[in-house]
Amino acid sequence: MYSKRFEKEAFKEEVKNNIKNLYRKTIEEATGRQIFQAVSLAVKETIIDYWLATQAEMEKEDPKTVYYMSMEFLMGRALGNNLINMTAYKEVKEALDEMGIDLNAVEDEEPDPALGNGGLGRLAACFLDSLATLGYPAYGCGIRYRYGMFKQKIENGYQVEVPDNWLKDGNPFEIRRDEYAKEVRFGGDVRIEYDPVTKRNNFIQENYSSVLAVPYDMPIIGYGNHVVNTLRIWDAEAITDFHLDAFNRGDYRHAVEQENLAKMIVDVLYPCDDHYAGKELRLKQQYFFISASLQALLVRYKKKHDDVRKLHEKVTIQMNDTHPTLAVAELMHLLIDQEGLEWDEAWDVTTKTVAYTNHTIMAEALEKWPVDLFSRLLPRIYQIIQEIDRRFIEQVRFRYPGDEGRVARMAIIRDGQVKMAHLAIVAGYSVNGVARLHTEILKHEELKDFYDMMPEKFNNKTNGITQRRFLMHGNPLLADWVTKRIGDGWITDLSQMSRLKKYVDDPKALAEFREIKYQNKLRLAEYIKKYNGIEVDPRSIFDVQVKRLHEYKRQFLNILHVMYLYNQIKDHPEMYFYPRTFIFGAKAAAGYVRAKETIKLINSVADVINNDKSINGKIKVVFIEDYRVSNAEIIFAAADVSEQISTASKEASGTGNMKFMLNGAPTLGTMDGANVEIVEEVGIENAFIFGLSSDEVINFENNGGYNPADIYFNDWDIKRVVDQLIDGTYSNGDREMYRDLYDSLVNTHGQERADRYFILKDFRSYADAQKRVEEAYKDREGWAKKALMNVACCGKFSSDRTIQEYVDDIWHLDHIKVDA
Ligand code: F58
Repeated sequence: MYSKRFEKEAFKEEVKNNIKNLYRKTIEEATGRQIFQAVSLAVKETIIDYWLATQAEMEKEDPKTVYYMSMEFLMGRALGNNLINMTAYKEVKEALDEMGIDLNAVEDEEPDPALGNGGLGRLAACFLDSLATLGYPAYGCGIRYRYGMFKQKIENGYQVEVPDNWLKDGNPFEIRRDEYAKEVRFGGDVRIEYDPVTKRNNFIQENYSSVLAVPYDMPIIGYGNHVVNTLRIWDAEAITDFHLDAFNRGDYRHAVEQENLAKMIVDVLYPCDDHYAGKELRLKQQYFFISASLQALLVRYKKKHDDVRKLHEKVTIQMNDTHPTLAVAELMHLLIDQEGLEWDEAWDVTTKTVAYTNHTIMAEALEKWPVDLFSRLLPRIYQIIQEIDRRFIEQVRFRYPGDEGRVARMAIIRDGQVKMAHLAIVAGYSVNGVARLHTEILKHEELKDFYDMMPEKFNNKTNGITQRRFLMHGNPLLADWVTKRIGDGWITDLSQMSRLKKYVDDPKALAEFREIKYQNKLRLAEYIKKYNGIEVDPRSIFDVQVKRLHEYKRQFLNILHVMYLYNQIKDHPEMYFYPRTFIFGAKAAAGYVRAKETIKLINSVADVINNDKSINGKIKVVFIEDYRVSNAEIIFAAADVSEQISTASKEASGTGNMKFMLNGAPTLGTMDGANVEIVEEVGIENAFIFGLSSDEVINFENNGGYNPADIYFNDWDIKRVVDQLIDGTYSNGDREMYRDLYDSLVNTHGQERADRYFILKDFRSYADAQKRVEEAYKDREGWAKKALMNVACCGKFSSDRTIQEYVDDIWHLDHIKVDA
């Protein structure tokens, strides 16, 4: 038990009281939402004590702390996870049972805070969980978007985006911290004023607009150790409410502008994960949360220390992709203009404090801001970046005399653009990729010039996931079984899973393990029946691809293969075929036309195949609406096959792949991202690998691509499915509906090569791998062994391991210990 105050009777009393005081109701009268609020507040009571204790410990010990800066934290629901980490889940479940309340139903009342797009945002959430669990002091710093990731509805097969008003009923776990509010300034001009006393130029921003950044803190609970860290997300309010000076001076227009700025700035999470949105508002969001976070960080540091030149001894700042890279220039600004440091001193501190993680090599995702927009919005910050660039270019010229090509490639400001990745690398003391292959590609391809010049900065940190959410909470049956077999050490040390290896030859253990997967498939089948109205056979192979929809992730390859199987079954009804359920879940960026066409295609194929009685249900296709953290947990637990089929070299790491592995689903995938390391851990015989290697892909790309026509005209099965995109088979006779998808495979459009993602090139090898899956699945015990081996070998992929590596190699944090 985490706390004495969590005793059952006291807890029950508290829940009752909360319902009475908040809603003037009895339990019987309260709605589900109200019960959720009341239970959460009762849980929060206990959390607060440990939160205070952790803060007190940090006050006393003054440990080195990491500030994890991220535009996204895809936290998922908090209640269940908090109970798990407080080791109080079972007790609370019992207590609520006695009150006639079902904890699962209460959990389902919680809106799923979706302050992130996909992998990058979820990684940040897993990292916070691991930091607290390992007892490292950490702040997550981000934005409290009023609307998170849109909710996805499927209407007539098309994706429709619906606003996610997640804060509608209030968030019971957060605490507003007015006392830490900060002003953030935009626009205006910079006046330079010579100060004869200090003999320095002062840079004074004038005629700016500003907003008030108000932090909300959310507790991040370590597993079983009483450590509670903080996720601090910033809301924006009009500064006019605060100062009233604009109104007082009668500057009504300016006041209204500031009001609007505040409303807009935290309004919505940009839902693109295909390209950076070169939108002014996005840059405003970035500066907003970075400036507020750094101001707060400095105040906190200065409470205990008077020399900001030593900031890096107590603080490290990790930039989650380039989105927080303004931290480099903002820190310089604060150190120089506010703290009075000289340029060289400020640069020394900054470059010992900030570190950068890269999550992609996709050129269209690299942030580049137009100089005019940037300098207008952030005039002082722009000056500072110009000076960083000027000094950096001097160094490049010194190091590589006469190599102006290199200067042009490496400059931070070039061709009217500010290149954020270059700024992050130049200033960061560490640059890391997120899987071994990805880091190698960064070093030897994308960031080669930088690696040549500063190899010591580059390092790899293969991603990981938290087993607390994705096994303990998401798959309690398997979690309990693992604990029964090997004890509960795996909860905080996933490498202990290797002790399960001894059960791969134990028929009783295998039978139990199989039964658990079956129960989880039943749970998912019920979910699908409830939300999709489709009956699926829990004995069929559950073949699952869930992740953001992107061309490089190749959901298109998957559905083309389903179309190919369907043709085979229709042609040869007598042929042996193991029943399969192909499950998809994916949101597409609202403006990403081809991704949305792919969703429509999947749903159209589902319609045709699911309603074709002649195939006796041998194939079912399901598109799960609104894929998000909460249903992901159910989906991973039930999967037989994990589809990780990106074009090799394109997926930086992937983390879904690890969640499937943890839940006993072998990988069907390319040698891309962390798949490479998964195969290394589990053995190639326990995975299904196909397709071009990353070297082959890169080679084709550097030599003008390949010619898909060679495949299209020579492989008649392939030609047939490709042609079915435009012969009306899946579009009620409409030949135009999927013309663009068809064209993307076989026709070159302007700059864009045909089949840019090597779908036809990899098709045969994918189909062969799928055939191997079917063969392997027929041997039920053999399959269970493979699946169990995946669980047994997943130890490396805990975010606890990843975080320990960040601490050892990059952050060098101190531990904290909180006594009960
Ligand atoms: C993902 N990136 C990578 N970006 O694609 C994935 O391979 C990796 O496992 C994961 O990061 C964690 O390292 C990703 O999710 C985004 O969502 C960005 C949002 C903002 C615009 C650009 C993409």
